[in-house]
Amino acid sequence: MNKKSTQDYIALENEYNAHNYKPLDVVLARGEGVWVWDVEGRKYMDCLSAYSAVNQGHCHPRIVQAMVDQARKLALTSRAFRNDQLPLFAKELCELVGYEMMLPMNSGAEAVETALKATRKWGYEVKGVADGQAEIIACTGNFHGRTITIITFSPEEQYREGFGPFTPGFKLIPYGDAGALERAITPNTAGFIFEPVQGEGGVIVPQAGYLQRVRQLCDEHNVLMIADEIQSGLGRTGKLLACDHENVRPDVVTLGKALSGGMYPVSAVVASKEVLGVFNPGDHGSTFGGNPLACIVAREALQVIQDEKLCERAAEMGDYLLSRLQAVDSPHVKLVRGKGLFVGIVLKYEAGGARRFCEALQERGVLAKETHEHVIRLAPPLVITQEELDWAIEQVSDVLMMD
Ligand code: IF1
Repeated sequence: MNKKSTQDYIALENEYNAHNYKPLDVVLARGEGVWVWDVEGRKYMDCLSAYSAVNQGHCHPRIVQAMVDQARKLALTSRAFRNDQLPLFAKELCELVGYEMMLPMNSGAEAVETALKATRKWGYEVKGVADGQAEIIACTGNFHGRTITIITFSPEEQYREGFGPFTPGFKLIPYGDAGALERAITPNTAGFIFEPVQGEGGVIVPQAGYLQRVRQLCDEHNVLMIADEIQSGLGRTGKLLACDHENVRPDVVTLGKALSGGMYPVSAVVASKEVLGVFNPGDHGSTFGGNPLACIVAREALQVIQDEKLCERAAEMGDYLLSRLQAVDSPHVKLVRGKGLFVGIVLKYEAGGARRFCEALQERGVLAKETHEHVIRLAPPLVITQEELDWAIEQVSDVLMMD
């Protein structure tokens, strides 16, 4: 027997894998619901949920079953041929979120790219913007993915440095500032892309009324309102879409992550026929997008969200988590904010960064990840019980009391 240890795996990864991450030194081997186990057999509560991809919990038995059954039947046809799952996935997703059409891709970044392409083409063909002039507006603090076009409008210098030249046609304005949007719109503006709650930005919830004001401005100026709900969508904030909190219906919505319950990379863009109708055969696509395995996994993942009332659970457990954390009297905490089970503990500058708190949490069996250096992000799977949440709150409170 030469069973590998945590250190063996870390050494192998450091040797052979590009160093594009600096993960916590925990090597996970198994997951079930809100719990994961490392290669030494230690158990942790996952309070990151793979950035909200495992809203349904790790290895949800229904999603696993659907995936295994389909894997035995048919996994991939490419879109050169049709398959018997895509039509059902398309109908169920559109009906659930209330849009006319969808376009399936794999990663979140691909869904965002798809939304940007649709928006530009809509700008030329429907709005009548002069060829090559379409503009898209994005926000400071955004995170929409890692492709060269998407990092063009990343506010994070590190994400851009060394990767230019970039894609023209994008503008950045302050997040949460409807006045700035109004001033930035020109006759060439085709779309405005934003996150209804910013994840990477540090779990930033815009002021009440912001989304409604954005909706009005986009209507007035014939600009597509593009909500990136890849992280905020599918129950995380306590509603199916975070935009539902303000009863706002964007023109275009990107979905990913929890669309598969973390089982497989599945993303999609949903919109009207006017918008997605701009794509003609050959305009856009992907080898794996809409494959039968992805589609059945996504169908089951969506069904689980509905059957287990995960939006309602996230709202209820999220309110509880937020109020319990806000009651913690820690010298390190500046404020606690969030919506649903998407919570950020903002530390004071003097606290010395969130990383050391995440490492202390790891020792106590809670896995969380810092964002923006000073924010501890808590986003457990939405299937979490109150008892489990109480245990996590106890660990977090203790850690916030250390020197
Ligand atoms: C990484 C952040 C979270 C996203 C929104 C699109 C994408 C993401 C709103 C792209 C992806 C991830 C990717 C992950 C870290 C993570 C993240 F801190 F970087 F910002 F969640 F908060 N739109 N978010 O949040 O989706 O192509 O990755 O499937 O390691 O880069 P993807």
